[in-house]
Amino acid sequence: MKNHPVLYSYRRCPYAMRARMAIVCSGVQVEQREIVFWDKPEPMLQASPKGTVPVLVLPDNSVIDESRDIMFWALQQNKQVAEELLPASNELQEQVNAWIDRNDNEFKEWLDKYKYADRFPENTQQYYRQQGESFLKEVEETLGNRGYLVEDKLSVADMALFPFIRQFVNVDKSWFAEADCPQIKNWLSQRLESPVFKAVMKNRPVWQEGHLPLWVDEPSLSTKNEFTAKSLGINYGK
Ligand SMILES: N[C@@H](CCC(=O)N[C@@H](CS)C(=O)NCC(=O)O)C(=O)O
Repeated sequence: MKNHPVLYSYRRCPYAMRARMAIVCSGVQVEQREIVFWDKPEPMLQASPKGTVPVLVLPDNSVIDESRDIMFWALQQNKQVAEELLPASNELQEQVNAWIDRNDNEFKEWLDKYKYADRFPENTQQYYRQQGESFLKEVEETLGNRGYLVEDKLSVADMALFPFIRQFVNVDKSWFAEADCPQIKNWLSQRLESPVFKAVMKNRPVWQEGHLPLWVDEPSLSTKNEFTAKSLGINYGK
């Protein structure tokens, strides 16, 4: 049994990004194990046979394998961070959940079809983009009213959604450059420039049995070589 939590993660997965960001905000020391989809580690599959990331295994071996639940778990570990980022009332909690539900169940489908349009030839890529755009329109209006999704300050909802909107935008950056959504542009660039996002997007080696722990937050490491060296217990020029 480990005495720290372990997160199985994949760098470019937006669900895993939101989980990692919440963990960084919480300040809790969690080991991050980078995986690849074509060779998922046995301990991850034993903990969560559904085989999706992120998966968090707690020291008592209980498992949290939904990104939203990992975010809430992480933020609740730190009272001050919970007060800042978690909804303060049931009504706000419902709003947060509604945004995450619509993102994960509705927008994500159009994002995947837009991104991989050649796999869904029954409609054009432009059609899929337009479906996603109607969700973006609502995000744009909401941000126009209060700057953030749920309150007039950053909350777990913004953190949960922006990795998906980032992916949507990255499918065709020239389209986004012309798109009439100044609020989203501003909100997204703030999130992308935030230290917490930068902290969770560093390149790491794929985890292997026997590696020394690499934490989700490793402020003193930046390159993949540095992460590899730490995982192997080698001093790498620092
Ligand atoms: N509802 C899950 C969805 C997680 C999910 O679908 N993750 C994708 C990666 S972005 C995955 O692990 N897919 C497994 C695979 O492709 O084998 C959550 O919120 O954690």
